[in-house]
Amino acid sequence: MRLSSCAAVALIAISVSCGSESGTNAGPIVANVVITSTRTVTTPGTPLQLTVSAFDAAGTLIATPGVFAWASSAPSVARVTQTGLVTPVAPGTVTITAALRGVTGSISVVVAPLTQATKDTIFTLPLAFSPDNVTITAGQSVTFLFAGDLHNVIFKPANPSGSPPDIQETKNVAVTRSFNTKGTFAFDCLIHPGMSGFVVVQ
Ligand SMILES: [Cu+2]
Repeated sequence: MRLSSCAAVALIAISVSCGSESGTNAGPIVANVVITSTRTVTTPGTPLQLTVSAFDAAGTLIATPGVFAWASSAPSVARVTQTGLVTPVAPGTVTITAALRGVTGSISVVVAPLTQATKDTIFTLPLAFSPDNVTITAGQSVTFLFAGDLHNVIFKPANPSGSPPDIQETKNVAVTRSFNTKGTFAFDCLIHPGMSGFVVVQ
């Protein structure tokens, strides 16, 4: 008698939790889940807010999609909250996913190292280096943080000798270059005309 009433309570608890879960996630049929971000490269200590959208089979945005389940492929590299806030932990690459009614979207996030040798960081925006110039001391290095668009960093032939190696077309990585010779080293992204910058080495 005591056992069976216990079982009945357990059954009710399960059906209530099932009911509330399907209530939260009921909604239009999802065909595609897309995660976007203004940046996909970050460093430990700098959180990243991701945005997620769901689309139906016709490609129409679903206005009230329901609750997404977020996950990180490598919590030792970066964790993600159930609101899509990424907390970088250690250098590496991680895949962040958001799932809704059996459909999963993903985005790759690079956690770049914070190194004392790096004096400054140049970010690649869709069409610009930011900042487009930095001043360092000979022997220091600059990290180029490549986001989700393809760019390259090609040092101008007219530069004084001592330019570091070019960085060929890449994305979603951090590449560090050391500058050991004094001078002004100008560079271009040859993919995007007008996307240029320079490093002054004192
Ligand atoms: Cu570019």
